[in-house]
Amino acid sequence: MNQAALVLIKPDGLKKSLTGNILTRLSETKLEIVAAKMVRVSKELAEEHYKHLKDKPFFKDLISYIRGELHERRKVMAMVYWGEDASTKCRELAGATNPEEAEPTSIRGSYGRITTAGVYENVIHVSSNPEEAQREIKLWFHPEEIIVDLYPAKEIVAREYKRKVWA
Ligand code: IDP
Ligand code: MG
Repeated sequence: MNQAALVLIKPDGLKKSLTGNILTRLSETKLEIVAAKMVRVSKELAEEHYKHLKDKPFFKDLISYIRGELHERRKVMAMVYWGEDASTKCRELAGATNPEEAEPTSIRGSYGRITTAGVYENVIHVSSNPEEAQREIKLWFHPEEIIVDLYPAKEIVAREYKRKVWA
């Protein structure tokens, strides 16, 4: 069954110039990229994304990490992969959460590290299952930014709505 998965190239992945390598590795899945953008991650977005970990001792460092505060790179690359078993396939290539335990040839095994402060810098995020993917994709993307109709959406007429247009 076709599924979606949120993939983030985390700030350490960007700082280490791994974008090309990671995209090449993920292309082995034959999945389709249906959305992509660079995001400056707000504290609110980071905390909502990782809310299942909010009681962990590493939570504060994790929020700094995903916001790029540890890498002078205040951005992540966010993508939606779509196709058969998307989250399983992408997570297999990503490898285990702990980069020291990840398969050496996996993305995290190849490029991740644990800092002396104990942060798992594991270069990418991949949704763990289709339910998590739905929750996460709705946080990171608006419906119009995704080129397929993944989840039910509605049209609204927004008035008095401030946004930037080209000058
Ligand atoms: P996942 O990224 O493989 O889905 P989660 O348990 O959802 O793993 O954790 C989210 C992120 O939090 C991890 O990718 C990693 O950066 C960080 N993390 C998870 N567990 C630990 C830990 O025990 N120590 C330090 N950082 C951790
Ligand atoms: Mg997770």
